[in-house]
Amino acid sequence: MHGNDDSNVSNDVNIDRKRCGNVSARLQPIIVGGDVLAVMIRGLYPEFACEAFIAAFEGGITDKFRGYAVEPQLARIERPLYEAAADGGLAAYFAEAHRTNWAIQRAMYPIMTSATVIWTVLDNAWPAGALLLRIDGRPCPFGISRKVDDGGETGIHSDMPNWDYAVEEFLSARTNLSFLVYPSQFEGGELELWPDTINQPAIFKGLMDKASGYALDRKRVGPPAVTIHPGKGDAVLFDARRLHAVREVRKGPRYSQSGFINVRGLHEPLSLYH
Ligand SMILES: O=C(O)CCC(=O)C(=O)O
Ligand SMILES: [Fe+2]
Repeated sequence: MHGNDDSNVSNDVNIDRKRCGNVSARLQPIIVGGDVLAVMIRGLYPEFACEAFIAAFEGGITDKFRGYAVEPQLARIERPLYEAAADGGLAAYFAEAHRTNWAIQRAMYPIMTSATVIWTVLDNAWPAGALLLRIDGRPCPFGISRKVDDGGETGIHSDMPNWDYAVEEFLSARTNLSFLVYPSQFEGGELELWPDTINQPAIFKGLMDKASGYALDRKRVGPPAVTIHPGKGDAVLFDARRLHAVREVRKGPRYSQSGFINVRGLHEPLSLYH
């Protein structure tokens, strides 16, 4: 992987415009496609913030924990847009999801959640700025919080919002980036990336591991091009339309906060959602 280590990015919580501009320049190759598969910003989220996030996640808001429909051992707070779109839960999604993010943020004050840090970095960095994705005037929540215990994994998949929710915002988008921040040190749980995008749902279905319900059959895909083992506080951004997976967590918990970035073009604002 090119540019997988940014030693210029320190643990300083102050946002430095020069460093953010660097993030913008580094994101562009991922967006236009090619052999750069990810941008990694080491230590973006400082140690004390990682601890505060985990304490907030574990304290008092755990009634909102639920497993993913397709991966029950993967616990998360709130649910992604594609899941709500699939089961008629969009009204609740728009009405409720922000509340949970604020509950985590309130529990962490005055420390920012990592989603807020990324949002700020992107707004500072990107020429046209970054703002929450709005669908019919309704702002999406940004920053889903997850925890994977030992033995948990995520199969090979891609995140194709245009397949899950056919609104103009997704149908006309240039790409869909994923952002992740990892607030804990864990063993196993590597993020695997492939350069391939499968643009046809029928072809994707044909390569699926029938037992899984969402993931591709590893034997039919071949080895990943890049395997990333994120450290505590590292941020990773990649094109989520390309195939990716998470290896089994050997020693967790593997916490993460993640979201998506709808990219309309290099000169358009970035739209954040989860
Ligand atoms: O947890 C990770 O490292 C990646 C999870 C994932 O597939 C995603 O955020 O799209
Ligand atoms: Fe994904």
